[in-house]
Amino acid sequence: MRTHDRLRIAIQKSGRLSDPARDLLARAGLSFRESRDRLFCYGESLPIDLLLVRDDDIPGLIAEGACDLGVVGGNVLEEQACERLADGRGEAFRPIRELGFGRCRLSVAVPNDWEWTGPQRLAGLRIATSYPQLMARWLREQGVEATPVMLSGSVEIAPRLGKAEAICDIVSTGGTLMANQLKEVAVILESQALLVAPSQPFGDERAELAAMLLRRLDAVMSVRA
Ligand code: PRT
Ligand code: ZN
Repeated sequence: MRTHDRLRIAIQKSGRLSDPARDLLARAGLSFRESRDRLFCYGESLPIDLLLVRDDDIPGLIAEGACDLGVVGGNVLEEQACERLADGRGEAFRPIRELGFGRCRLSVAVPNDWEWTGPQRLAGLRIATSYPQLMARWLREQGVEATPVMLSGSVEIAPRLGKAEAICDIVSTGGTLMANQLKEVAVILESQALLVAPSQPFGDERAELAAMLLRRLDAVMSVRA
């Protein structure tokens, strides 16, 4: 059983959000002693520890109570929130701060040589994605029926491999789409890194620790803005 007089924050172990998340926490005055396996970092300056995990695991860890706060992209958070809704599981986590890094968008892209006449152009076609929930929600809103093709990586090569006609994937600079002769035709979601908390408030010392952390983060981010 965990003691609840320390706060545990989950961040991405290695990837696009790791360094900016660690940098932000350091600027807020947090320092850590790394453990040998590098999954857990003990907070030295404050009773706030880090758990280093895959970004996709962060919302679930918060939902289970295995960690108290997390830093994760809005794309991952929204996809998992929609999945919980679709499964009839309750709301378990919520974003409490936009952190201003990791900006990207979830977009639909089609081959360069297509004439884009609007979302109806996708009717009856296969669309490759790693975000089936967000894509299905957007297609429903557009009144378009299409077939999702779930891929966990390398989505942008699906049209060339004949696995799908279009894709729905994360775009940042647009360089990857261009390299694969694809063009962005619709933005489904604008995303950035978010600080995430459980839907239910902490009923113990963690509430004070989280409030202090937020005050510090707000101060750091207002200087940066
Ligand atoms: O191992 P783990 O599961 O933790 O990492 P991961 O590989 O799932 O995640 P990672 O590190 O690639 O991304 C973490 C988060 O960064 C994402 O969930 C987004 O919130 C955010 N982010 C910001 C991005 C990008 N920019 C981005 N450009 N995530 C992915 N990309 C990829 C995209 O999938 C595509 O393949 O980069 C390519 C497109 O980039 P451009 O610049 O060519 O358009
Ligand atoms: Zn991931």
